[in-house]
Amino acid sequence: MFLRTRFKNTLNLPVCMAKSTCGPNIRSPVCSVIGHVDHGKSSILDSIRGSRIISKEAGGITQAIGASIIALDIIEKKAGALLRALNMTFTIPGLLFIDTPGHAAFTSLRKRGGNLADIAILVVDINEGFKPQTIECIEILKNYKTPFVVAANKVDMIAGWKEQKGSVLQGITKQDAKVQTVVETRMYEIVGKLHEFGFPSERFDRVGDFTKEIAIVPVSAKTGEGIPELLMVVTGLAQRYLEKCLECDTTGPAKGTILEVKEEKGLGKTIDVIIYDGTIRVNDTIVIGNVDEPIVTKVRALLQPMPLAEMRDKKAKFRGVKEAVAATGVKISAPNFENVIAGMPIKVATNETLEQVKEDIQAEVAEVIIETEKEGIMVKADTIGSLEAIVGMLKSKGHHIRKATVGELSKKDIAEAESSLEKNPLNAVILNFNTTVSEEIDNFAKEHKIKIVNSEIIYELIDSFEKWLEEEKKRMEAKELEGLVKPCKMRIMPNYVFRQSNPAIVGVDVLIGSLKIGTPIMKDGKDISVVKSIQHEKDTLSKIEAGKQVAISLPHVTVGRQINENDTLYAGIPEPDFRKLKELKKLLKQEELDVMKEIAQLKRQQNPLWGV
Ligand SMILES: Nc1nc2c(ncn2[C@@H]2O[C@H](COP(=O)(O)OP(=O)(O)OP(=O)(O)O)[C@@H](O)[C@H]2O)c(=O)[nH]1
Ligand SMILES: [Mg+2]
Repeated sequence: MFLRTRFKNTLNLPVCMAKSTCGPNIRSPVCSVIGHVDHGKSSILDSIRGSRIISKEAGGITQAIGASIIALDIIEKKAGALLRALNMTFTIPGLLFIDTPGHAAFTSLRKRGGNLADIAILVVDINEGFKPQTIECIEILKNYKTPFVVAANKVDMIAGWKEQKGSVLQGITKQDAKVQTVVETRMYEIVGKLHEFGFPSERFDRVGDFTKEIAIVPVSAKTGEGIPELLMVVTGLAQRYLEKCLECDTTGPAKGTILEVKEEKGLGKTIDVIIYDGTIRVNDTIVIGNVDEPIVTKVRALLQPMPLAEMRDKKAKFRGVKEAVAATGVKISAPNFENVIAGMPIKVATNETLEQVKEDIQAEVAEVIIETEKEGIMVKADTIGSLEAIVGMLKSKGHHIRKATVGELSKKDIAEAESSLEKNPLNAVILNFNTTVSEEIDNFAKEHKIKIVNSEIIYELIDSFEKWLEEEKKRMEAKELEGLVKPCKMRIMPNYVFRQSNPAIVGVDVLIGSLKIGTPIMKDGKDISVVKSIQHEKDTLSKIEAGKQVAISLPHVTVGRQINENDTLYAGIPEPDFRKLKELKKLLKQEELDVMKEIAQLKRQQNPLWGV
């Protein structure tokens, strides 16, 4: 399991040495709080920050754009006793928490080769359990191999729950037996769900080895129960997954990821960025990844949210700062932001490094944006982060991608998909994530027989695509089957010879399979005729299924010579059709397969290798 491998790297590293090598340069690990809408992400963060006591602890909690930085001493105040029990030396300066409103922002939280978040808290409403965006988050965490903790939130909403002081575990034991059973049941439902995604998990106090199991912490953001325990588990994990943070040099040129592109009054387009490495200053030259050419511009202003107290006086939302040091969030105002896309990488460059930085950034973008593989499907997404997640998941499921890019679906995309239609119709599909498709484009796609799969949830997008793929395969196979001579066994009924010859017309009992006009007729291994017409009572039919008795006309045979009453006749399946039928055997009934065996046996009396 991934946790183990990552853990090993850090476990071998003496923590005290880490402190001495890194000194003040070590940055706070990034922890994103993710989960389904309304399950309580923001509330958990509020509870961790202790919004109500913010004034007393102002020094330890910094509000940054898109993030809150909580210093280690604040965490120690809240979860000190629990942390001491872990017996670890803490060297991280604190934790940078990112709240993600909606999953789209979460997919923007990427950086080269992984998730921007070093760790994550997956919030699940204990009363609602897993929801579409919970699954989405898990798929992304799995894909990026991001370690995470589950916060089973809203325990206070379990019917009969009574708020308790002290540890959440003692709190649970003080509840009525009924409530305790509900807590246990719900916890194990979460364990079961995580198991489906390949993650073993347990309630945090029962986790024997954090490298092997995901810890689940029951919490209530409302009452604060379980929040110190959640902080303890997260901080403990963060300290252990220190490796990435060790590599960073907070004095070097900044590296970051664009969280959101926002229009601000008086500032125009601005970008909210999480800086995970180095320092960014006003007037720095920045390079931002883009679909074609990187964007190069100069920082006009760096902005942070106004502290609460000042906001009341001035009404201004932001204040300018001279620099921002990793790990932090910051709003950047600069010219030339028209085409910036969320999730794109951003780097500070100097005159000397500019060309190199441009090259590096574009190489990073090219890893996600696939321009043309030889064959495959097409993918469009709203941000590079979601595109990366989708491409990653599709590839891990063995799908080929011809083109994957960001932006709205265009006629040009459809025309490109159309070129797949002839070669492989299963590639004539565009997966479109979270961008609107106009009616015109939709109609254009229909006219050109291009399937568009739309969804705002990544795993649903992939699921619907795979469903379409299955149905399309079945449809193509059924069509293929339609063109083949299918197995059929029939018997000429006694006393139903309507005409002797030219053509012979006889009554047959269709025992197994089906018969069509044009089906060759075989007797004792020899093709002797072809069905010219089928008559059932007074109707002329083109096709007949087993169980019916019909009159068929057969040219080139005479009753009494090549055929006789009570003869068993078969469909004369040509060899290539026979082989194709074997490939499509899942579409045939067992009795039809048995008839095929009988046909092959008869044919092989003359040619032992027939149909092999
Ligand atoms: N009783 C109770 N209510 C809670 C708890 N946590 C959150 N809520 C409520 O649930 C609602 C949603 O909480 P939020 O924190 O806004 O949820 P969120 O996950 O941030 O939602 P989005 O940002 O919209 O995705 C709010 O009305 C909260 O007051 C809890 O532990 N107990
Ligand atoms: Mg929220």
